[in-house]
Amino acid sequence: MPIVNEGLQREFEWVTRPGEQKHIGEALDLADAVMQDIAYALITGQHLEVDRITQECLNNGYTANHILDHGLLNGMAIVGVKFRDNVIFVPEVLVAARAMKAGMAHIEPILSASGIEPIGTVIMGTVKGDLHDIGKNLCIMMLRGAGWTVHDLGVDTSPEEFADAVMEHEAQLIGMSALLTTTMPNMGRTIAYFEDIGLRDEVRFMVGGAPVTREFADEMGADGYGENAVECVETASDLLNLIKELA
Ligand code: B12
Repeated sequence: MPIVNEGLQREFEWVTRPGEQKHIGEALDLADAVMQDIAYALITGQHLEVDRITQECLNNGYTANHILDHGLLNGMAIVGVKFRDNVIFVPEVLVAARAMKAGMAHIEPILSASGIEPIGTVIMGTVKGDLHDIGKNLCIMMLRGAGWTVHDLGVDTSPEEFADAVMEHEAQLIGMSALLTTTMPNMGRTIAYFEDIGLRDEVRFMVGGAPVTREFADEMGADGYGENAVECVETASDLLNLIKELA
């Protein structure tokens, strides 16, 4: 449907690159009026509004996935463009991130509540020097929802912390996230650290984050790559199957 929220229409006008206009425009076409309200409230950092509308939508039968895809992530996409183009700065992004978290607080328990036996253990963390955690947290929600036990090391995670966690929790997988081109090499450094301490064969690595590509993942010697949270779950289960086949 066309954009009916006037505020969101004005926000969308900041998206001027043709590729992004098409991509975000197509995503917004799938957002009804109330999803547009969530996106607008998120962009403008109204966390109480995001909290209220998300709860209302869940009460009215919208699925958690629908609200995430068509409301929250549409808002975050426009925040990303405005930040990059210097229309907004770190404080505004932090306020939008707080609004994203207000929505995710309702969605997380639903995506995580599968009630099935854990299928495996993953250690997740954002690599050293990097403080971005929204995408990693989404991956964690989806993994938990798919039945994985996930230990979250948070942000700014050193290779030593990854190694300690693998030993403590006997995890089969590590998922590393990086959002900065300057911290991406810390993924490769973490894998190299595992080689140095003789732990590389004990665990499989999957990597992701907006600047990370499959080619970069291959180059650094990662075992798997995922472009989004759904692919993160698929990659985790592919890697677990591989581990079982080789056992
Ligand atoms: C929110 C945000 C912030 C917030 C972070 C809040 C938080 N708690 O995370 C704050 C304001 C703190 C911030 C700070 C900075 N940021 Co910032 N930030 C962003 C922004 C706008 C959105 C990121 C986001 O949350 N996206 C939404 C999530 C859902 O997407 P995602 O993270 O990509 O995750 C998905 C996939 O990548 C994948 N995935 C993610 N992790 C993993 C892991 C695995 C294993 C797998 C399989 C998949 C996977 O699945 C996720 C879900 O689908 C981006 C712009 C953008 N559009 O990416 C800039 C951006 C990443 N930031 C940028 C910069 C420059 C900075 C700062 C250096 C700014 C500054 N001058 O201080 C600092 C760095 C701080 C630090 N040391 O980390 C640049 C990076 C540029 C570059 N080339 O490196 C970006 C791209 C903005 C830009 N275009 O300039 N930022």
